Amino acid sequence: MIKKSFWWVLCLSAITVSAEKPNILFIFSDDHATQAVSSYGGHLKDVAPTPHLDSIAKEGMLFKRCMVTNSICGPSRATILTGKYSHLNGFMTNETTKFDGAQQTFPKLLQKMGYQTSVIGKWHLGSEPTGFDHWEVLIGQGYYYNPDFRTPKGKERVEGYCTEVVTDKALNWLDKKRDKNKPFMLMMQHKAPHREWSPAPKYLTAFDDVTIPEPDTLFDSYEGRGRAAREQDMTIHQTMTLGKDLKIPEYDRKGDLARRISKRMTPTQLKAWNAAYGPKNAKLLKEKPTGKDLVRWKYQRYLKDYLRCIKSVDESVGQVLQYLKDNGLEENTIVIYSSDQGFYLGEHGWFDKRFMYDESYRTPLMVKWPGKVKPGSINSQIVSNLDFAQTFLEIAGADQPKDMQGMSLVPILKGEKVENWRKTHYYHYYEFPGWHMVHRHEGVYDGRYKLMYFYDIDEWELYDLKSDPKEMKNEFNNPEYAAEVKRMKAELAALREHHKVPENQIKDVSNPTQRYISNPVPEVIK
Ligand code: SGN
Ligand code: CA
Repeated sequence: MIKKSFWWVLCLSAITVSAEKPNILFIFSDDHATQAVSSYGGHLKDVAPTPHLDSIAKEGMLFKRCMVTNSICGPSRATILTGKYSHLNGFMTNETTKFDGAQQTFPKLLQKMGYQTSVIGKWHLGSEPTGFDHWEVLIGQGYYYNPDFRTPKGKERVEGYCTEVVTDKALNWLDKKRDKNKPFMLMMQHKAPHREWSPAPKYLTAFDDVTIPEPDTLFDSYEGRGRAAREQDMTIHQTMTLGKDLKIPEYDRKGDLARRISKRMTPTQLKAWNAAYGPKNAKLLKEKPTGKDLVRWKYQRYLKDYLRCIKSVDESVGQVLQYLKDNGLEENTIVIYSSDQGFYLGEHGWFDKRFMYDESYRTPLMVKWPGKVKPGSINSQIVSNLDFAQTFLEIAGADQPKDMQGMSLVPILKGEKVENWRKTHYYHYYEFPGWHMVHRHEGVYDGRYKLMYFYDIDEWELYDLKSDPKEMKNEFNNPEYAAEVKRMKAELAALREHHKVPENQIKDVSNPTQRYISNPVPEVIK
């Protein structure tokens, strides 16, 4: 008898917990720029294939200024998990070998609140996930075709296209594997649309008949800016390869395309791939464009493949939203969509990220929370991936640890007027020398002005985003901006102190290793 009533108490409390606490579905992609989300309204809004993503914004809130702490994969993920800047969570560059999984993270704190936690997809933090009841993560960067996963049981290769495989695994966990008596927090983390932008077989010919609009700065000459913008290694013109990146086997000089794609594919996948790219490649090899025409061709191929990848991400979002609807979970599940950082889609002639310039510093953030977030709301306050952990904790009713450095977005989501919201945001990128050769820098942004300091080459930049939203003119030495420079420098110093940033260790980089410089000479079609 005692046993029976005890059982009932247990059941009832489980039901109460799940009824009270909302589920959290965090959908994350890799390198998805806001320019490629239609509801952000950029120059690609008519071609960005994002109806399901846009539905999150339509039914929830779109954040126009979600700024990352450090625009690179592993560091962004570490910030999200810990609610701390890179210098405090220890994961400062992608080259950092292992995230210290023993430290405090929001999934661990959610577990204490009775949540079931799960991460499926890209992880990229070196160490094994901690704080998750369930995890199936891609190994390293992961592969687009027939990806390998690491799970607590070991390694597993799954046939299929990565975005679809991750979605299936997420749906399977939601439907069959989780404990339905507990609220859940699921992180569904896609590899797409990361470089080399390989599309799903069914979308290989999407956008074939479309001309993608070019950004105004595709042929940027970097005049009016400093060494950092000139010395990077991430232009479409020079760095982007015709072989691996743009999928022309005749130019696959290092065998990357074969290694990453064709050798991993099943015969059926390879047949679809060759049928799609073969004729398009043949046309290019015959026409032999050069100079600006070749850059324009590269841009089109790059953007089409990128958008094809987005098509699958969007479809994945549609599938999980439908699952929530069909299973009575829609009302009590908060859906968040974001990416580890933004990306250059030809702006300044670039791909990749890392810089504090707008396209890679800003990341998409859309949140749907039925009954709490007013549908169709748009927020322009400065928020950050630094805020995600505390937001999730407040949603779960947990305390926000004092050592986390962000602010919970819950009041903003509920439409409350928030006094004392941050007016400025601190940024710091550390990976140099390294991939794409972006000099280390830190900076401060206040919604209008952006001050950046490339400390290992001792160069400052100031942009006035009101008069110069595309960041083409460094005003640092313009006497008319002397007051702004002074104010922003003081703010940078204040933020460094507030966030406990150690003194920069300025290293001599006058002769950086050449090991990372990928392709100093542009390829020509022969
Ligand atoms: C790979 C890419 C780089 C990219 C980094 C980091 N090269 O090394 O272009 O900047 O990942 O990306 S590739 O030839 O392997 O595609 S991140 O999203 O993981 O930070
Ligand atoms: Ca990334």
